[in-house]
Amino acid sequence: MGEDMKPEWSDENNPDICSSVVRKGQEQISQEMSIQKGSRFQKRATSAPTVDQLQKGVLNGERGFLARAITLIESNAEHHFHEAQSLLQKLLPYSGQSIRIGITGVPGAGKSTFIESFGLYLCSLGLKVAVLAVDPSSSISGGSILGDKTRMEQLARNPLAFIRPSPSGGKLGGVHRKTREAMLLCEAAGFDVILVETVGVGQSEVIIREMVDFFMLLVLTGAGDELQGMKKGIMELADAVIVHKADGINKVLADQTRLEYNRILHFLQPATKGWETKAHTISSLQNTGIAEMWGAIKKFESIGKKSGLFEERRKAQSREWMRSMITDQLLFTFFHHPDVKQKLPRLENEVVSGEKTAASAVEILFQAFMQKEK
Ligand SMILES: Nc1nc2c(ncn2[C@@H]2O[C@H](COP(=O)(O)OP(=O)(O)OP(=O)(O)O)[C@@H](O)[C@H]2O)c(=O)[nH]1
Ligand SMILES: [Mg+2]
Repeated sequence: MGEDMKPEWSDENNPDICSSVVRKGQEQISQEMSIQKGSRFQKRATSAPTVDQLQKGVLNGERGFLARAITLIESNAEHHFHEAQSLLQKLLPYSGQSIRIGITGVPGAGKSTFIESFGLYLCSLGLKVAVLAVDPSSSISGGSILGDKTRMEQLARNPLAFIRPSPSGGKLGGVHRKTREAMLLCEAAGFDVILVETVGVGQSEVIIREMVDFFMLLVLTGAGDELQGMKKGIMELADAVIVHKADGINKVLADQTRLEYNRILHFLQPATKGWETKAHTISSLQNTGIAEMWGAIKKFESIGKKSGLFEERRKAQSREWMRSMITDQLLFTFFHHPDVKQKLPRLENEVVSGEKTAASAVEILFQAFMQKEK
């Protein structure tokens, strides 16, 4: 029997005696792990790395290990959750050194193209850039942002860059926790700049705002109507508004739009104390405004670090992170409680048909939940 046909539980001394084989044609995960010698049952090279191996690999900045560590964090299996937390605990002291930048905008605003140009510019300065994507729809559809890697083709090939598409949600905390933790891993792996992309559809902007230092909103020209309709709330989250695709026949209009935004921003609450949110024009295709944007972000960082507000925000974010995990954990525990699971469908029907009020149904569920918890 060929080596590649052996299942991982096969007997080292008697490789042909086993009741099952691995199908051919399956993708082999990289063979970087060493095989434990001396054991009767040989572990195959495809086995998952240990927490210690991951820790070392991530701290060495090895991208293969970083990718595997993020996979561990994204896993929805309960035993992975504990391993992932133990890994994070070990890596936490090495995190926090990067600047975290969130990027949002409507579909097609050019976020991925901007990240490609901006990321390549940062790499050209010798900075290590990690790109994470948060797809608000993924927790529903289970999918992830498609095509991002193809939009970021050059960046994906750059040895200083690391691109990770969006995780999907799941029971032990959703996309929020996973992205935040992936960010910490990237920092431990020595990345200087973390770029987090999300499509601007409602909640996702607020989630990203809670995990980044600097938040950018990409908008398009000729968006007079959109400007009026745009929720004031989203503009108030932004540290910079980018009027994107400011090139060709769009350039003049882009400058007008920038002025319009600046007029509006003037009346809004700034997202960050001590920082005036301004509109900028950028063309990612022509690479104009990219270096200036990085200049503005560096200025933002230095002002914030001097005043202490930079650190203050990060502390508040850590607190918020913990709170959101408590919420996740509570929801999970509640909905997986056997009595709750059993009673919920019938009670829901009774509420829908008007036999019970929602409040009384909730009370019954909580009584069942608390009884067992005691
Ligand atoms: N003229 C011009 N077109 C651009 C620019 N940046 C992006 N585009 C075009 O805009 C389209 C959308 O770009 P993406 O980068 O995929 O936009 P996105 O915001 O990431 O889109 P989603 O991920 O679907 O939300 C593409 O056809 C790009 O070529 C720019 O600076 N100038
Ligand atoms: Mg995109």
